[in-house]
Amino acid sequence: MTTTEFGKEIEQYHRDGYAIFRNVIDSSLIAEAANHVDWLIKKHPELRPESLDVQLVTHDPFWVRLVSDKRLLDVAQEFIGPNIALFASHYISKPPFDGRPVLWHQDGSYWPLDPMEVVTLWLAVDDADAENGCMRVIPGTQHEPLNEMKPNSNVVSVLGSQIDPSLVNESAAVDIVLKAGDVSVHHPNVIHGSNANTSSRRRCGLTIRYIPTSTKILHKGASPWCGAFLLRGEAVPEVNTYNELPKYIIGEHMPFTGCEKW
Ligand SMILES: O=C(O)CCC(=O)C(=O)O
Repeated sequence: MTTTEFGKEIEQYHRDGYAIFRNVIDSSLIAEAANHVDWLIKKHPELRPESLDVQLVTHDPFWVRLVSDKRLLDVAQEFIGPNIALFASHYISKPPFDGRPVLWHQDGSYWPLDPMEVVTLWLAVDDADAENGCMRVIPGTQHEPLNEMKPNSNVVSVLGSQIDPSLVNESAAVDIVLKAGDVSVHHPNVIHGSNANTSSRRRCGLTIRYIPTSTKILHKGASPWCGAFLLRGEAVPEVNTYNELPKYIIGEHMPFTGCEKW
């Protein structure tokens, strides 16, 4: 691991299970990410904007360019070391007035990873606060074991499932208030979620799940976890297979700065 300019943030992550990194991505790349979300929503009218999900990444050069950004990988490296792969990525874009909540959960309970060494970076594409349904975390719960997530069809939500509510001390929750371009980082065991967006502002964040290349993605049957890319350093032989970087095709993909080199 690198020796760190991020000492305070790393300390917070180990204490609370999350940390906040300010001003990681500049406004012009954030504007491209915001256009990307609009472009994806137009291209996939069948999907809810909160569900621009893993399977779309594989053939999308801008998406891969964004998650490969050196500034994001430098943050990820602080947590998982220098050999980094993308496991999954997902825009959760909550539209104004009817953006769906994300019920309390632990990410690791959903993931076929061995070992569960993984870190999530949540890149704010829009400003996010309590009004428009920012992420909420219960500090310290990264020390809890992973629990089974149970379906909940009583509430319309992004995941459709949640942790047993008796394990959630909601009064201890903190709002992760971010400006566009900030990044929050969270642990796979930490209990977190977010409220519905009833405000007049969109709330979009990009979740990016990075693994060290020593973590194996266990595929079972027709796996939706097909979006792995080697992004930095070396692969460990026979652990995972990685996708080729997608080539930019005019008319098929969203144009972006530097797309001609893809
Ligand atoms: O974007 C949200 O509201 C929730 C994000 C989340 O649950 C995650 O990144 O694991």
